[in-house]
Amino acid sequence: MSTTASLVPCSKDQKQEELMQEYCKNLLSTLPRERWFGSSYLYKYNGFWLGPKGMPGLIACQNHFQARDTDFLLITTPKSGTTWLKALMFTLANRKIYPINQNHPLLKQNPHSLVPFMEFFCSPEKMNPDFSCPLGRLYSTHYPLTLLPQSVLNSGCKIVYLCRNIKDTFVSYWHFSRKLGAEASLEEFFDMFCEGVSLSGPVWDHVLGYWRESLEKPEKVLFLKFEALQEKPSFHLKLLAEFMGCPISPEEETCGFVDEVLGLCSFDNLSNLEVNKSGTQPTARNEMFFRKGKVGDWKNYLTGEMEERIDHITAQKFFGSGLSL
Ligand code: PAP
Repeated sequence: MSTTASLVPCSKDQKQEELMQEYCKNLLSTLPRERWFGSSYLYKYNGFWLGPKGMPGLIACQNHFQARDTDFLLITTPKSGTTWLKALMFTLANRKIYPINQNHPLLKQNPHSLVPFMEFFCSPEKMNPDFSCPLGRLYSTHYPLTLLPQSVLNSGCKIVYLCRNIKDTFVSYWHFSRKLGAEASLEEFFDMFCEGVSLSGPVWDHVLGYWRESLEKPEKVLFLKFEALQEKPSFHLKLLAEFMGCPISPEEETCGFVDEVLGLCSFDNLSNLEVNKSGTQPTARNEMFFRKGKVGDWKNYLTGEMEERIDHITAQKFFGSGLSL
């Protein structure tokens, strides 16, 4: 330690964070790992693959996060449309304080800045940032069901879960990882993905966990698919609003509120905003969260053999569950 550092007293917050970092460093060194991008690895923890930066947040959340009955948690598999759903949920939940006009926060901030990932609540002191909306608090995570803080499961906190066709999820994940600096080829990435090695993967286990939970507790978990959202956006927006306890009124419908929300949160609108072309998040530049936003883009990347392989795994994993993706 340098002389200067030893003279500056550590705040309680700093100390906690240092201890947490040390604890996580030790923990990570005991876990199986696979290279992800650059010098970054994914680590296998309790059956799921996590990024190195996610570990302090996970441990802190598991030990300290206190969910409230009025919380809403958006949970997604990475690259399934998180950015889109954050925008929709934020707009619905805050519409009384932020009507849709030129001053709407989504025009100035990326959805990830407005609905934070729990993964970054990496110390007890950072556990309760004020991201309240008139309905309660709005958070998100990529954690699988088995790694959620107990208080989320034991409280009245509601979960909105979003997943996407597995092949499109893979292609989006591949592009995103490339932009982060991954050098592996599509084929190498594909092999890893099929082995279950992807951020918060195996993706099938992630989805199945929440699918079963949604069947058991439909009042707690709303299970959504990206494709269904694209096919029937108005229907799903109304469903979402009802689930969140802020249904769209007949007056709002008459005034065109549904179309306004969908327009504000659309791929074309968000991806063309200055903030989303130039700003940045702790994990990536804002523009990296917007690529094509289309269904079926996997056809432009996967060979017939790859399609067969991934479909086979999906069929095996989802067999008997009633779920298809
Ligand atoms: P994350 O897991 O890193 O938060 P996430 O937002 O889940 O990323 O996924 C990004 C995907 O959603 C991208 O898909 P693509 O690579 O197939 O294009 C992105 O384009 C798409 N996306 C982002 N915003 C929207 C939107 N408003 N409408 C539809 N799709 C969107």
